[in-house]
Amino acid sequence: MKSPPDQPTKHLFTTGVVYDTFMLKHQCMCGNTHVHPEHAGRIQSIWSRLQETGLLSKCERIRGRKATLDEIQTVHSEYHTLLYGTSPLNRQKLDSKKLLGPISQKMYAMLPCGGIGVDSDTVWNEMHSSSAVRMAVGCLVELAFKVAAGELKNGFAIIRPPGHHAEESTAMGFCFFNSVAITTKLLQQKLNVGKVLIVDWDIHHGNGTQQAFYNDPSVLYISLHRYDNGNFFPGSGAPEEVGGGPGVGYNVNVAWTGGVDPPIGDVEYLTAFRTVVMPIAHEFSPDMVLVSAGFDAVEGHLSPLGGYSVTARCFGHLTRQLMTLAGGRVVLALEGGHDLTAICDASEACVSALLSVELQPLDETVLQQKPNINAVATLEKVIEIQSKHWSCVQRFAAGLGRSLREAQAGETEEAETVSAMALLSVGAEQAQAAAAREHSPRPTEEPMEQEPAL
Ligand code: X5A
Ligand code: ZN
Repeated sequence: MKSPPDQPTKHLFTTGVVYDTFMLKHQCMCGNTHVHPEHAGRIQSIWSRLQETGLLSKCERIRGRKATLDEIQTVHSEYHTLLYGTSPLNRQKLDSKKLLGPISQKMYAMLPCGGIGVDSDTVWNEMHSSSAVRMAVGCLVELAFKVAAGELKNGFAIIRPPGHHAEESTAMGFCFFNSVAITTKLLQQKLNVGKVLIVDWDIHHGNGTQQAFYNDPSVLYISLHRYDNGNFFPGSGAPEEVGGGPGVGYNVNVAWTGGVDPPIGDVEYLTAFRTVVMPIAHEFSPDMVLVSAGFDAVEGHLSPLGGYSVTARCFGHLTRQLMTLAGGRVVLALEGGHDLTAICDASEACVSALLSVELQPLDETVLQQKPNINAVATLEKVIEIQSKHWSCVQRFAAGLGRSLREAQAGETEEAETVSAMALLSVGAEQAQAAAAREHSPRPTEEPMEQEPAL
């Protein structure tokens, strides 16, 4: 029998991936991609990698769209939204209708390369950039809404330009519209999602995202970034920045300080997740998790756009940890990272994790290594500051210097103690129950419910 032509698209309950070629057209008018590391080849390469590895065929491809100007204004000012969300072609009608100033007279800089932009990172193409920046936002909104609505298990958004540096009225650091922040606002406003956790593991602090939710206790922002006492771009993200007003405690900055000697890598990121990120995230108990998934902390990125040596596979393991939150409703959105091998490897690892494909195990040397001295100092400081707001982190202060193997052994010991004590009390309960049975008939037992495997 023929299926009706207007049958709704069936959604497989799997990992969603979103990508659109509109985002490729955001390119400097100088045409030289070598001087601009945030180029179209980044997302083209990731898309190809997911195809070549067969991972894409296990996912569901989601159709993107351009975000509306109203959607963008959940985070950005009207002026900023019109400045970057319109092209000369569709601007005239808006200008006259809204009686704005002459927004076509933008305060762009002429760049040494011959193009225009806010700065030589944050380039602008008058004809094509507005479509691209709106598509990046709309792609993430579409994907995240399907995950929040339960149509998809989780998702990965292959989008550019990135967004986490974009503030209410400021474009900077390759970013114009803050896709993750806008998506968060829309999830709350349109789908009544309550609590959102944003984890930002791009090597740069997400100043725009922090700003958007600084006073908001319904959005927990946790960023891990190279800070070096404010000497690394964008300079914000101090551990003392914990949120304001009702949002105090809902901003967590794991602000690595101490440079790159010794280097920051897998051990340090895994230790931060063990002692700060995951305990706080579980206590917060989000309804949805969005990840500002920049991959510029992956080995292969040199200062000033990197300097760390986290492995691509480590990001797969971090993703798998986040999937234990919010009923698994986790959506990753690409932010920074320009080394094509690194960002493709990391994307592959993260999508594999989202699909629950078996991951490449972490090296035993990583599991046996202790975090470096600067990282321990960073985490000590974070715990000291955040323990006022999250009591769960206090218990990790003493064992920060442990390797993951040592920590695991310690936890097993703890768990054994707990279960031994539980057994003792079960013994007491059983004795009581046996005594009670002498006087009343045995009730029928309910079948025990099975916890879903991670
Ligand atoms: C998204 C991202 C980096 C900006 C570096 C500015 N931006 N020098 O990684
Ligand atoms: Zn970055």
